[in-house]
Amino acid sequence: MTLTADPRTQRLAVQQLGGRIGAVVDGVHLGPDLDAETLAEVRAAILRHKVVFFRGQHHLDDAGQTAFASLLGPLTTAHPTVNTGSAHVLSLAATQGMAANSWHTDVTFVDRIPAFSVLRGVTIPPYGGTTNWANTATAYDALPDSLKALVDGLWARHTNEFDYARESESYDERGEQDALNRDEFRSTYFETEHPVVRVHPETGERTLLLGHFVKRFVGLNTSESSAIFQLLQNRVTKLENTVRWSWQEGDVAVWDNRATQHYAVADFDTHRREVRRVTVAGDVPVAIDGRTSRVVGGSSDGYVDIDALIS
Ligand SMILES: O=C(O)CCC(=O)C(=O)O
Ligand SMILES: [Fe+2]
Repeated sequence: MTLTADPRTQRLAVQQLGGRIGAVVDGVHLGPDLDAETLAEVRAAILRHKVVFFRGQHHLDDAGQTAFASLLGPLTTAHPTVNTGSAHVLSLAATQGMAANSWHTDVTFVDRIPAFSVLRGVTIPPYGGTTNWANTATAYDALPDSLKALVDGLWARHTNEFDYARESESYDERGEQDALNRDEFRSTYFETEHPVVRVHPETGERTLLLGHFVKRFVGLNTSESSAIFQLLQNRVTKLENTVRWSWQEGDVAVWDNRATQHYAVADFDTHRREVRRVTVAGDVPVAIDGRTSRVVGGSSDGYVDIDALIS
């Protein structure tokens, strides 16, 4: 357990939750007016622990959440294809089933994958509806040399045409009340070729860039791709490599989307659950050999303001 406190700032305390991922950050009142020192500590905690949780942020509304997120960097629009009625906020509301109950990294079908996601618990069911995160840097690190050799030069195609039924127990499990409308989600086709091993732009760590938007690996057929995908995903999602969060209203989770995957568990029956997400723009992934991801279809120009990223 790591405990750090800084009396000069908001007395921020970071309590580590597991050996490889996750921490609770206490003593911070999230909002637009975080002092620079606290903000730097929050950012460092996210980079180190990959996902951090803030409890009791009941004062936050959409505007406050958006303002806090923008302290971490320029924001994306709410989603590349889904019209949320809001510039930056994506509401994920469900009374049964969720598009997020399979392991993924957010929005990997574009080239400029979000750097951070900030998620606020708005309506939390009386049971179930936890979210799990996995550390993709430790997953890479723990690979034996033989598997590192396999993935170091491997590339994958990611698309928003992913098979929603793939991970379901049955297709019917997907009710009409999916958090996101499937047709709208796929309304513009996006496909991007990413390195499977990405060098993290801030920490220099090597991370595995996979998740449910992967269609196949470059140069491999679909059955070979599926076998290798399963092998690697099993490494990423090994329980020792994950943390599970039981939400309360007012909780905020912030994760480094360049070093994690996550999975929201659809086990809350017909209760209502709503979380709201704001994402911070990220840059184009870079492989070990310095090559960058390549767009195959779709443009993320409207999703990420490149000028804002550069300036
Ligand atoms: O519903 C959740 O807990 C997470 C949903 C999700 O995948 C996301 O916000 O990116
Ligand atoms: Fe997600």
